[in-house]
Amino acid sequence: MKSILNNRPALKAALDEVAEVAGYLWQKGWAERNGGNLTLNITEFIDDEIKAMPAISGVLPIGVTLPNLKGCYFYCKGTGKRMRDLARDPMAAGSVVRILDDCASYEIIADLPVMPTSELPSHLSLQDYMLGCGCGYKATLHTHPIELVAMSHSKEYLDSERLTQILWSMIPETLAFAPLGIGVVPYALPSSVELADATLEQIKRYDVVLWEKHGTVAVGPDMMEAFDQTDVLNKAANIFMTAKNFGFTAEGMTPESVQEIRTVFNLPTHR
Ligand code: 2HA
Ligand code: ZN
Repeated sequence: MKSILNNRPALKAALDEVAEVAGYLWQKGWAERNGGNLTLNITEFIDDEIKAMPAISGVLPIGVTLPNLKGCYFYCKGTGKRMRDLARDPMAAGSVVRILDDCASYEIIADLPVMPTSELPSHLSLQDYMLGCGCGYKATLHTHPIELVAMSHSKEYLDSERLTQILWSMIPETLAFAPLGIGVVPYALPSSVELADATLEQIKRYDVVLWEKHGTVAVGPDMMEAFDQTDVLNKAANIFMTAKNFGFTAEGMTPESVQEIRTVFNLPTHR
């Protein structure tokens, strides 16, 4: 079949990695039915032939104006599509979109007119921020990690600083690989501008954002890193939960031990 991935090994490799992550999300039970969504900035792989490709959709509004995205290209999971299907065939469960010059609309160019994720305004707002800050990040990932979502059902853990300290203290690697911690966004309607705005504010400070009673959003230089950050934090939540299941509350590493890790490994405190 004719595909934008044909004879473009670098683009194919980037989407193979997205597909690999989608498989992990399904295996972990974090992606029931069409749950979760993702985008990847693929502008670096765009050649003249792709630039000349005609739209296969009408002009569609993003819902927000994002000045840094002018002329950028993104792979987006399709709305209503399953991660487990994306794992087998990313171009059947998602599509490539081109952001138009008004920075407020886009068109689909390949392979099929699959409509992008319902959380597109949120994902593209993050992409706009990541381009603007020059951090080189290309991937956004929203998923439903079970233990973190469970913790977000208790007021006790709905405080970013408190939740971060608990998770960091579960196992040394959590701080090492998620040194900015996890930010909490109070419940808001999925796909809403309110949720998108709150997520953007939190991702400026934290590695991963937890949407109350819903899921997480992570960003990264590539999709595997966005997945790893979510996985590391959810692993800590799983250890906390496992201790509860044993009938006790995990003691946690002491604040001094946590601080020692930050000092010895010279971990960043901001992006
Ligand atoms: O894509 O997870 O939040 C389905 C969702 C929306
Ligand atoms: Zn969701």
